[in-house]
Amino acid sequence: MQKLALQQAWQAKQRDPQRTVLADATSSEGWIAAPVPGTIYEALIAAKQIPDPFDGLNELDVQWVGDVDWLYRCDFELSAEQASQPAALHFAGLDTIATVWLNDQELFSSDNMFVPQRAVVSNQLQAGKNQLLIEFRSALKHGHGLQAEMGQLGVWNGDPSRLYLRKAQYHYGWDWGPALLTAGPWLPVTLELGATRLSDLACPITVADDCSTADFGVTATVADATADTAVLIQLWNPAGELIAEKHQLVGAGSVQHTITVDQPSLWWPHGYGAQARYRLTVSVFAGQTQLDQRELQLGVRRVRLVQEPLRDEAGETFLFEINNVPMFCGGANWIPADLLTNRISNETYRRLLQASVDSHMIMIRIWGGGIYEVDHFYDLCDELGLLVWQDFMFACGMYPAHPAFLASVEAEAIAQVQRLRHHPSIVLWCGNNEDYQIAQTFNAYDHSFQGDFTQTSFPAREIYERLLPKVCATYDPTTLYWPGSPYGGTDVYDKTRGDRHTWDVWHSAMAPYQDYPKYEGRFVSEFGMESSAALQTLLSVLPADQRYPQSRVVEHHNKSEGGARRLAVYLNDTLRFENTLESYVYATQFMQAEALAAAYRGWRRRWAGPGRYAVAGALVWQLNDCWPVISWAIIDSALRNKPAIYSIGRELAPISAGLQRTKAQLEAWVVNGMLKSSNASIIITGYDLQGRLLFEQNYTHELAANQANPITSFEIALADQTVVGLQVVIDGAVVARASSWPEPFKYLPAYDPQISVTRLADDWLEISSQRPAKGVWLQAGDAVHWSDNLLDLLPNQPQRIQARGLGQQPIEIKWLHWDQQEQRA
Ligand code: BMA
Repeated sequence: MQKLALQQAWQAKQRDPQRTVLADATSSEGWIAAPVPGTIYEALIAAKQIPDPFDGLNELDVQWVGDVDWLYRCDFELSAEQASQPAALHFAGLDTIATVWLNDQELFSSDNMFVPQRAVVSNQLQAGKNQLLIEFRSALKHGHGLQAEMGQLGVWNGDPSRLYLRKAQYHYGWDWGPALLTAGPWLPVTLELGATRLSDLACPITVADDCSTADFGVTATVADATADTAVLIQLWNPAGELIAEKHQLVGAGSVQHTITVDQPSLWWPHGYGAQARYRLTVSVFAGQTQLDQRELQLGVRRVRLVQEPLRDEAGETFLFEINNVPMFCGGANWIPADLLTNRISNETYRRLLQASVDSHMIMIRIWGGGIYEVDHFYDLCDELGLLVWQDFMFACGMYPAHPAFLASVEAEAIAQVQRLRHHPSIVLWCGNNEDYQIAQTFNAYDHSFQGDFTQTSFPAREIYERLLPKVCATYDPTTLYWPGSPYGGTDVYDKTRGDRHTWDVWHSAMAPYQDYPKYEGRFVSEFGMESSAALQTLLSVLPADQRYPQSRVVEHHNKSEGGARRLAVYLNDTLRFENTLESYVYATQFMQAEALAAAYRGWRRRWAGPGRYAVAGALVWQLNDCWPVISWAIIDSALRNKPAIYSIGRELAPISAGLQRTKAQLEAWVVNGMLKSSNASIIITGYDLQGRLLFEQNYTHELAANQANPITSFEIALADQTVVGLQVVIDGAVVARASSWPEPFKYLPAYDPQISVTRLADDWLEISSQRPAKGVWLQAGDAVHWSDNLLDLLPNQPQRIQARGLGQQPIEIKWLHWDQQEQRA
C-alpha cells in the first residue's frame, strides 16, 4: 500500500453560482492558494483577502465567508504505473457539506465533518495530470434549509440551525469564542495505491479483577486479501522485549489472536505509577513483500466507575477506580485550542497538557461542542498519564433524531471509537454536553419514559441511551460509557448522584464563590469563574483607543452573556482595583484563582475515605482558550498561565492543606492524596496585618492515605484582623500550606508588605515578606517557567520556588491591592 498525501498545490475560490461546478473549475480568476489540510479562512487570511478575525471587531466583518459556497481544486501527476494500480482516495475530514469530483466525475457527497470518506477510484485515474475538485456549500445555509423543513430546535449558544449539522458546534460561536463558519478539507487527503490493506485493527485488553493477567484480543481485518496474504502479529513489552509473535494466513479476511500476559505492567495516571505501554505491530504480507503495517501503543489498565451508597449520605458515589485504586479526579475541560485547528502545533498540545500535569490534574474532559481531538492529543495523554473523559460531539441543544441524522451519527461514532479506542488514557465515552440539562429546562426530559424516544420532545435520547452505548459496547468494550454530562438522577442538578455542572456561582444564582463547597456534586464536571487573558495577550487584539476595561473591543472579547457585568459584580464583592487594563487583568485573575481554589479545596475535603468519597472529582471549566478573550480559561490563547493554575495546583497537590473560616470559626484539615499514610507535623500560626505573631499551635498527625484528614477547629480572636496560616511538615520539609484571610478582601487596608526576593542557584528564589502578603504574583516574561506563583506569604515563613529560565531578568511583583494609592502615600 503506497500512500500519497495530496497536500500540495491546492487552490480555492468562491463559487460562482451562475456556473456549474465543472465550468467554475475551469475559470481562471478568483483562485487563491489553499493550505490542505485546512479551511477557507486560513487561505483568505494568507491571501490578505480578510483581516485577522481575532483582531479588534474583525470577527463581525468576516461572517460573509460562512454565507457563500467554496470550490477547492488540486491537480496531481501520476505515472502510468501508478495510474494502473488499484487505488482509493481517502478524505480524513471534509468540513462539512461537500461534494467531490475526480477528473470531472462525481465521486460522493458528504455532510459530516467527523466521518472519514474513502472512494475507490481504480478506473478513474490517468497517467499524467489528474484533477480533484471539492465543492463546499455554506453549512449555515444548508442548516437553515433543514431547519425550515424540520423546525427550529432549542439551543444555548450559536445559531440553532447548528443542531442539524454534524459540524463542530463551536464554529457557530460560543460564550467564550467567536463565530467562524469554516469550510474545507480540514483533515488530510490521501491517494492510496494498492488494494490489499489492513482495514481495521482492534485489540481490546481484558484485565483480571486483581490485575494479575491481561488478555490482548487482537483482530486484524485485511481488505482485498489474496490466497497468500498473511499477517504477522508482534507484541513488545514496555521494556522493549518481544514477548509474543504470531504469523498467520489471512484466509477469510480477518485474523484473531489472543495474547495473555501475566503480571502485566500497568498504565497509571501520573502520580500513581508509570505510564507503561506495550507496542503491538501488525504487518500484512504477500509472500515476503510487506504490503501494509499498523502499530498501536497499548496500556493495561482496569477502569471502574463506582456508584455505590455512601455512609450516612444520600445517593451514591460517582468515582473512578483505576487498577483498583479509587482516585479523586482533579482536572479540567478542554476546548479546541483555536478556531482554525490546523494552526495548533504539537508543541501547543504538549504545553497545555503538561501545564495540567504540573498542576496535579489527572483528568481532562474533551467537551462535546468542539472536535474529537487529533491523535497526537491522546498520545500525549497516554504518555503524560492523563485520564480522558471523551464527550461525543453534541452540546447544549435539543438535537434531532430522524433516520438520516441517526445514520450519520452512527457512522461518526464508529469511525471515532475505532480511531481512539486503543488509548489507555480514554476511560469514559460520554453521550453529550448538557443536552439533558437543556431538555430538563424545556420540561422535555421524562426520566421514567423508556419507549420510542424518537417520538418524544427529547428524541436525541435515542442517540445517548441507545445508539452510542451500542457502538461503544461493540467497538470499545473495555471503556466506560455515560449518557451525558451532567447526568445521573431524575434531576440533572442532583447533588447526590451522577456528575453535576455547578454553575450556581457565575451563572444562574451568581452565588458568592466562597460558597462553592455548598454546590457540590458526587462529581463536579464543570464549574468556573471568568478572568481576563494576560495583559499582553489582550493588548495584541486591542487598538490603541480601546485599551481600558469597559471598551467596546474589550467587551467584544468577552462572549459570556452579561459577562462584563457578572465580572463587575464579583470584582465589586471581592477587591479594590484601579480602572486600568493592567489592574483589571490582575484583579480578575486574582479573583478567579481564589474562586477556583475555594471550589477544589471545598470538594476535595469531601474525599473523606472509604464509604465517604462524597465528592470524587472536580473538572474546571475551562483549561484553555481558542482566541484572545476574557473567559473561564486558566491558560490563555497565547499559552500564558493565569494565576489560577498555581492556586489549583496547590489544592490538587499530593498533600494539600485546607482552612475554612466561617465568621470567627476556623476548621483545618489536610488531604493526603498518596496511597501511603504519612506522619506529619501541622503548624498553625496567626498574624495581624502589621505582621505581629498572635498565636501558634502545633500538632502531629498520622495522615491516613488517599483521603482528607480533619486536624482541628477553633475560634479566632480578632478574626477580622487575623491572617491564619497552616504548614504541613513531613520529614522536616514544608510540603503544603494554606492561609485564611479576613474577607471580603476589599475591606482590608492596602499596604506594602515589604516583599523581598533572594536569588538562589538554578533559578530558585526565596520569597518572604515583613507583613502578610496576599496574591503575590511574580512575572518576568514568557520564557520563565514558574514552579509556583500567586503566593500567600506570612512573616517568618519564606517560600522557595523555581523560576526556570529566569537568569538575571528583573521580576515584576504584584499583590492584593498593589495598585491602591493609599499605600503609596
Ligand atoms: C457550560 C459548558 C459550555 C459553556 C460553559 C460556560 O455550559 O458546557 O457550554 O461554555 O458552561 O458557560
